[in-house]
Amino acid sequence: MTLFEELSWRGLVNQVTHPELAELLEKERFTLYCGFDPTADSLHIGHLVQIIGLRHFQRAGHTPIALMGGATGMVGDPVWKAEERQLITSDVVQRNITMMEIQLRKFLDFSGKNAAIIANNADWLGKLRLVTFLRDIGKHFSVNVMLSRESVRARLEDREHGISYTEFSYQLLQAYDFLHLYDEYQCRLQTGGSDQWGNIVAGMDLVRRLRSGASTFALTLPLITKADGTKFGKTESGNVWLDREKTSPYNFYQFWINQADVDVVQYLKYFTFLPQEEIGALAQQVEEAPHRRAAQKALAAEVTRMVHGETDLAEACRASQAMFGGDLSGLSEAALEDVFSEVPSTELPKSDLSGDRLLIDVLDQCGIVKSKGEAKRLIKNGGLYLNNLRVEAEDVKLTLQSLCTGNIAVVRTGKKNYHLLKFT
Ligand code: 485
Repeated sequence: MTLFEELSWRGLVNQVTHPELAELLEKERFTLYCGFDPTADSLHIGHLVQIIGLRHFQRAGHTPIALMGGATGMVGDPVWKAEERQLITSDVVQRNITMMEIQLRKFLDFSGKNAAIIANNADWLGKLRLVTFLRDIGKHFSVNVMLSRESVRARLEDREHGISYTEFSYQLLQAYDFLHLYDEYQCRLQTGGSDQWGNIVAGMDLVRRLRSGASTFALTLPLITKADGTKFGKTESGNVWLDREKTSPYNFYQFWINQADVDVVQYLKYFTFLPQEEIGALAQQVEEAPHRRAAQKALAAEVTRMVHGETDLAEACRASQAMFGGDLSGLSEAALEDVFSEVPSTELPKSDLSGDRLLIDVLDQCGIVKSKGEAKRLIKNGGLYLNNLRVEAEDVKLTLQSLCTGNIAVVRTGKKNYHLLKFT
């Protein structure tokens, strides 16, 4: 398969300016870029599909540039945004860039003849002089055309909120970036989500006008959606981030494991590099044995490994088994807290672990059982577990050995009723 065939098969091609790009990509080596504005201190899985796009190009021999919007992030892209953005300070922008850069470095290869490049548009946009810019660049933009763009239409019609001159100028900055990267790196292709089409085309226009008709290209990738129309990439607690401090590897893994059968095959195409045959086989499993969730497991494993690495993947897998009665030993306290975050808990004094309190007394005291009699019956029927290990005798006492990890003991009654005892 050619690069373009592969991207098309994966559903990664939303729109392209020139159909002949498919062929050119086989004949010539391209330098391409995708821009990321530092609006948060981490990338999220919405960005991931774009990064994966860059990686596909790099694997095919092309040179990707990941552009950090050190300057554009100070202004704010208005496209498809209902309201004016809150400005962020340059300190915050700097910090966000540092975090995003660390993440990006994991996905691209920075060695070899088509080593990836990281650039920051503050390095050139920050040097522009206002009057020169208005004369040399601004002259090539038609306000009439800018006003007719669907992507800012809502803001123009909304008299109450409107759009500031600041955000309205954004497109010129992104266009100038394309010109700069064309001059500096012979960059001829810009990629981005479908929301970026207008900004990218504006850049192509500027290059053509100022560089004697030179051709550049645009390729947009789809914005990810779910089959049921609800937003992709959000959980109850918000975005799914690539930063482990914001979305733990366990929660990240869970996000992918929980994808619906109708979506999972498409996501395997978008988010993994698994070959066509393997994804085909997984698609068949979704048809024939959906309860096994083989495709979801493969998706979660591939993406978690790519973002967090093998060790975190192993721990996330193990943690996922915990809810189903799996082995708890060796799970970190953080993972344990993640797995049982929705589970009720009771705080108890550490002194309860000194070896003279009966487990059944404590369970009774915490209301985990209705009475000591119930606790005894549970034990007799093999339905009481401490750290997922069956409690065999009524006279078991709480000691330090009762702890699972840190200062937590996990009590389970029946198949899935969990309760945490936290000793402080
Ligand atoms: O020269 C450029 C300067 C900045 C940008 C692009 C080129 C950033 C761009 N205007 C933007 O706002 N991108 C979004 C962001 O940074 O979060 C998202 C897009 C999405 C996809 C992703 O960035 O909304 O479609 O392109 C990488």
